[in-house]
Amino acid sequence: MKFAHFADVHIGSWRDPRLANASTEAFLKSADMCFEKNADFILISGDFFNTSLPSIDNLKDVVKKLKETNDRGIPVYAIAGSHDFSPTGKTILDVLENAGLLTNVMKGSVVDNKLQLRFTADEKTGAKITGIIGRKGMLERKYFDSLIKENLEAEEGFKIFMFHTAVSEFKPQGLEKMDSTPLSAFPKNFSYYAGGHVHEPYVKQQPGYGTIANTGPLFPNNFREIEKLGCGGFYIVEKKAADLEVLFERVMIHNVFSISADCNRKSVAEVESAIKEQIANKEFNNTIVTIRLSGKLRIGKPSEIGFKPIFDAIYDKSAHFVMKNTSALTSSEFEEVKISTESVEDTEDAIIREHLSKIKVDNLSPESEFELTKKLMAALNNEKGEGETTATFEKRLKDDVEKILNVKL
Ligand SMILES: [Mn+2]
Repeated sequence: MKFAHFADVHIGSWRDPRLANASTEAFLKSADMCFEKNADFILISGDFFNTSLPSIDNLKDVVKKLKETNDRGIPVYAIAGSHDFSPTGKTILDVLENAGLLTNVMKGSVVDNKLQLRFTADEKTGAKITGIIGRKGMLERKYFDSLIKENLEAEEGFKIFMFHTAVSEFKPQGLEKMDSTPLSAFPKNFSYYAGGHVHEPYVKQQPGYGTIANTGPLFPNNFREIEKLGCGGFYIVEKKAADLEVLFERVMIHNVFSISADCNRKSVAEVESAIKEQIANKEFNNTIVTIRLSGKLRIGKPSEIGFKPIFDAIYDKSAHFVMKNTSALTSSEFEEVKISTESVEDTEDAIIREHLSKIKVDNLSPESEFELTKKLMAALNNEKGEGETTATFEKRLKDDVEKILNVKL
C-alpha cells in the first residue's frame, strides 16, 4: 500500500497575478508526482481551497486534474479545513463530492450529543479512513471533545485518521502560541494520522497512537513561509511489512532567494547599498526574491528606503516575484510601534480579545462574543465571486449576516 498525504493546498491563496496560479500549479504537479509513484490514493487534510468560493480558472484546472486522478483509479479522500468554509458553513468540497471527484471522510452521526464517526474503506487497499474537519476559531474542538473513541480504537485493520488542527504537543518553534488540540483528544491505535493546518512539515512516532504527520502547505502561503520553507511538499507513505515509510516530496514551482539585512545603526543609504551588494552578480531565473529588513535606523525613516530601483534591478535579473517585509524595521526618529510578527488572524484574535465586553451585546458571554465577531468579520471579508452580479453578491452577504446575527435585515 502506498498513498500520498497533502494538506493546506490553499488554491487561490496569492492575490498578486504573478503568484495567483502558484498553489494550483503545485497541486497539478503533486498529482502528477503521485501518478508517477503509483500512489493508491490521495489524502487532502483540509484547506484544499483558500476560500469557499474559488476562482473559476483555478477551479477548472483543479477539477480537470481530480477527474484525471479518478480516471486513473486513484481515489481522493478529504476533510475540510478552516479556509474551505463560507461563514454559514458552505464548502465547495460538497460540490466536488457530489460530482464524484473526492470523498469527504468525516462521516458519522450524533448519538446522545456525542459524535460517532464511521470509516470510509478504500476499495483497493482496504485502508479505513475517517477524520475531523477544521473550523475557524477552533470550533473543531467541540467535535474532538464530543468524539466517541471506543468504536474507532477497537476497529481492526490499517486505519487513517485525518485532522486539521495543531497538536499541542507538536507545535513547531515560532508557532507556540497557536491554538491547538491536545493528543489526549485524539483516538488512539491508528496506523497513520494525516494532519493539516500547521504550515510546517513534521513526522512523529507516538506510542499508543502511531505515526503522526503534518505535511505543511503544497506551496508556501505568505512571506514567512516562502522564506522559511522555500518550497512546499507532501508525504508519500508506504506500508512495508510492519513498518511505515514516510518520505517528504518537495514540490518546486519557483526557486527562492532570501535577502535579510540588519539595519541597526545604519542610514537609509547604507541599507540600500547593503541590499544591492547581496544582489550583485546574481541572476534570479524563475526565482521569488524576499527582502527582510530589521533593526533601528540611525538616520532616516523606513519609508525613505528606495525600494523601487532595487525591485527594478531584481526584476531586470529575471526574478519571478520580489517581495519585502519591513515589519521589524524602526527608526530612531520615531517611537517604536509594537508589531506582532504572528499571522494576521492571530493579530486580529488578540485585538478582538482585548476589546471583549467593552460594549454590551445581548448578554453574550465573552467567548460567544468572540465567535460572533469572528464570524461577522469573515462574512464581511467575503469578496464578490466570479460571475456573481453586485445584486446577488449583496444578497449573499446580507443572507450570511442575517444568519449569523439571527435577525432579518
Ligand atoms: Mn492552512
